Amino acid sequence: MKVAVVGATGLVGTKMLQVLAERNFPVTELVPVASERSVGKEVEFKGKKYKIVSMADGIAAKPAVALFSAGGGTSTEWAPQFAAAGITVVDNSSAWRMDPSKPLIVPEINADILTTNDKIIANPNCSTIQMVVALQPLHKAYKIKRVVVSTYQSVTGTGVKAVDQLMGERNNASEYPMAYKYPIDLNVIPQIDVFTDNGYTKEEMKMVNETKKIMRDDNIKVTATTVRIPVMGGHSESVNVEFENEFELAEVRNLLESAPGVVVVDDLPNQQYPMPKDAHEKDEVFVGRIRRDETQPKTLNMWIVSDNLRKGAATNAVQVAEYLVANNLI
Ligand code: A2P
Ligand code: 11C
Repeated sequence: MKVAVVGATGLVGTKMLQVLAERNFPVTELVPVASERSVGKEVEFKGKKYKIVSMADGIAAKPAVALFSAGGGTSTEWAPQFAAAGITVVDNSSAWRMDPSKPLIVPEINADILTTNDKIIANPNCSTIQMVVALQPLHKAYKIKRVVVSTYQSVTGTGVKAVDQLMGERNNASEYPMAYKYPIDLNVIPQIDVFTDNGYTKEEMKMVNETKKIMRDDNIKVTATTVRIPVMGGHSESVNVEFENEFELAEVRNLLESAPGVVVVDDLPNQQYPMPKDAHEKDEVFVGRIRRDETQPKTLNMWIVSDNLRKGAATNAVQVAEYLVANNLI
């Protein structure tokens, strides 16, 4: 199958190439696409070099599927043009996520809604993906009423400029880019993306709105505080969940242990819990610190960690493409 990766030089695009190769996605020919700045440069895929082409040439190459991670503006302009040419787009930007006519997919949860008519499929935000993968089996069992989440997000979510800022600060480099308004090393920034009129950030509102759409339940209340920390390797989340129904902790643990894409790491005597440095380069969502909220009935606390560039972006997009292939939808 001919596969295009749009944004093939970016942090997520590079990870998409890596994940496509690792998971042995049936790529017969790769079409790497990036901005005009990169056209003619080469990327390597499975030991072979491929020349980067322009958006227009990416369409002309007629891939069956195009994985997009080149920013919202690029997706808004180009995804419909790829789709019009019969190419199925899996888009990692926020451009189409809340469009009611476009599916927003986490394969473990709602890939069953996909049809051959879906030519633009949205990949959710990284912090949303890892949370819903862990919430879904519990929602099925106990029905979620309300979620209170605080995030601790890796600088890789911002892109290469933020990684350069963190390492530049840490190494006392004479020059480095400022991806954030403030220093990030030895600091914590309680702002991810821009503020909206209600005092929340866009990142926080993504967690509120995308969760309802993916889990197909507008009654789930979510309130979020999203925070950038000087970490690479993954996003972490402290999640407080109130259920409609009573639960047993042992059953919660069993449900999570048998949920697709979830690994429970929760061994207190041995001080085992999920951490971003362990989640790095893994495809799973790691859950630990599972305990009752003792201040309120039917309420649970847990800690969720995942590699934001993998399950939070590239792996989820490749899993969507795998589902399309396995179900003859492309
Ligand atoms: P390029 O490297 O040519 O600028 P990141 O989010 O890590 O910065 O990556 C963004 C990706 O999106 C890069 O591959 C970048 O390509 C690509 N990109 C940015 N703007 C455009 C555009 N207007 N058309 C196509 N690709 C773009
Ligand atoms: C971050 N979650 O960590 C963001 C990055 O809507 O796909 C991904 C933004 C998005 O900064």
